[in-house]
Amino acid sequence: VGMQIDIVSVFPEYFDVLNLSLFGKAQSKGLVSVHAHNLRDWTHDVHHSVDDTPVGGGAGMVMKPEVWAECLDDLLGLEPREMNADGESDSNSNASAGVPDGADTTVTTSAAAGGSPSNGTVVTAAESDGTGDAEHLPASDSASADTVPNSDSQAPTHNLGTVLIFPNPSAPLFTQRDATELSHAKRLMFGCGRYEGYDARIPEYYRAQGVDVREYSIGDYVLNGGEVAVSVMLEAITRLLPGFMGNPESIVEESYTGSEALLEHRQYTRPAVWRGMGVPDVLLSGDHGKVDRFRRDEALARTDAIRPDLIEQLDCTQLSKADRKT
Ligand code: 6GU
Repeated sequence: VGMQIDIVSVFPEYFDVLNLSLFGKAQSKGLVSVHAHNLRDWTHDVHHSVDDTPVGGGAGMVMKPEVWAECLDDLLGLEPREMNADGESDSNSNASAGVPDGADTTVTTSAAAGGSPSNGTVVTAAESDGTGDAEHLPASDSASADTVPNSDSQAPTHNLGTVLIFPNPSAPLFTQRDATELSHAKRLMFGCGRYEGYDARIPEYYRAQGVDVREYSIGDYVLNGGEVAVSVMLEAITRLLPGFMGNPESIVEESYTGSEALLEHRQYTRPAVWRGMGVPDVLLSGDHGKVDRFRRDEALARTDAIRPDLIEQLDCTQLSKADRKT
């Protein structure tokens, strides 16, 4: 049961790198299936325009809602709706159509970026040729959540259906907790906007249709578009999929994982002395209890020095007596 990932961008070629390395291997193993779509394929004008000047004035351009909606309706298998004055969808809401879990639709696209306007054709599961493996199963049939190697105790571990994600520098920060939660989704859809942004009604509309819509920033700095941010989120999420990493234990122990988000202790390998520099004696002692204590003390001290904000967030009831001394 693989995770289906759709990315919409005006630079879909940017995601060609996903066919390389670890991610390419995960695709060929069937753990994930990624399609990058060109937003301009859903335009109808000769200039294939996707943005317009901001209402109210100001610099830059804002991405138009109509083009995004044609694209997202297509990929999600939704019918266009008029919203009423209360910001609610008029009768026959899409929300009741089983859309959020994506179980009743499957999308056939060419994996080639910037392909023909036939990209994004929606067919029902009944019409599909059966090569889309998991799409026929209801989300509840997937047992993957229980076997994810690093179930974050703070994050919900239940399976999610389809999640629509918009990178946005003015949104809440994307964290390991979000990555863990989203690794349980059946389908992820990313909409890459340009940095000046997209019309605010786009996420609002899909939320009103019953879609699980998220907006995230990846840090306090400015990028030109959402592509890099999507790559970052995608890597953080997909490496948590069971079978993606060769050694699942290496996931469990690293920074930001588990109920505590501490920076990791420093690492050393052989030789024990290099250019006159030794490694801490305790690491050579063979006393695992002492090694664990040393590493934990270092993790706490380094986090306190470098990321005091993470220490603030610590659940003090989880700290041991020995921790409190450090
Ligand atoms: Cl998600 N998008 C852009 N354009 N810039 C960012 C970002 C996202 N997160 C931090 N900077």
